[in-house]
Amino acid sequence: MASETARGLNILITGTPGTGKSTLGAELAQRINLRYMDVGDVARDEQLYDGYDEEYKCPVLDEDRLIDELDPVMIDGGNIVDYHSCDLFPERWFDIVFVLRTDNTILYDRLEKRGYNAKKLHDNVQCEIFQTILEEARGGYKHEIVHELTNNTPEDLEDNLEKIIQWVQQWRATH
Ligand code: DAT
Repeated sequence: MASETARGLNILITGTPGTGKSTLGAELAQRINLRYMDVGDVARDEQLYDGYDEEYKCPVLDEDRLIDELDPVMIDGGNIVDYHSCDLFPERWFDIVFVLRTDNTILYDRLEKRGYNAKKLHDNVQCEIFQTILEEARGGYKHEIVHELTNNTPEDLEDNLEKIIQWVQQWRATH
C-alpha cells in the first residue's frame, strides 16, 4: 500500500559543469511532468548574489537567500533541481540525487566549445578527475539515494533517462 508522504518527489541532478545536467534535466521534466529548475538561472533571474569573484569573473551566489527563495517550492515537491554543487542544499529537500559523470577528454571538448578560459577548463576537468561532486553528494546525502550515472554519449543520455523514469515510477507507486 502507498504510504503517506509530506510532499511530492524532488530530484537533484548534480555534477561538474558540462556533464549534461541541463540537457538531461529539461528532457526528464518533459517526460515525467515535473518542474525543472536550473539553480544558476534562478539566481540570475532573482539576482541572488553576494559580491563578485574576480578570479572566476562571476557573481558569488548568496546561498542563504537562494535557500529561502526555493524552500516553499521544494516543500511542495515535484521538482528537478540542476546545480553543479550540492552541499549548500538542505538534505531534507531531496528524495534522490543523480551525479552525472563524463570522461575527462569528452568533458574538456564540451567545455572548450562553451568558450571556457584555460583556468576554468583546467579547474573543471580536475573537479571531474577527483570526483569532487560525487564525494560531496555522498557526504551530504544517504548513500542509498545517491546514484552515479555515466553521461558520455547520446546513448548514455537515453539510458539515463530510462533508468531515472523507472525509478520515479517505482517511487510514485510506493509513496
Ligand atoms: P551542464 O548542464 O551539466 O553544464 P549541458 O547539459 O549544458 O551540461 O551539456 C553540455 C554539452 O554537452 C552540451 O553541448 C550538450 C552536450 N551533452 C550533454 N549530454 C550529452 C550526452 N549524453 N552525449 C553527448 N553530448 C551531450
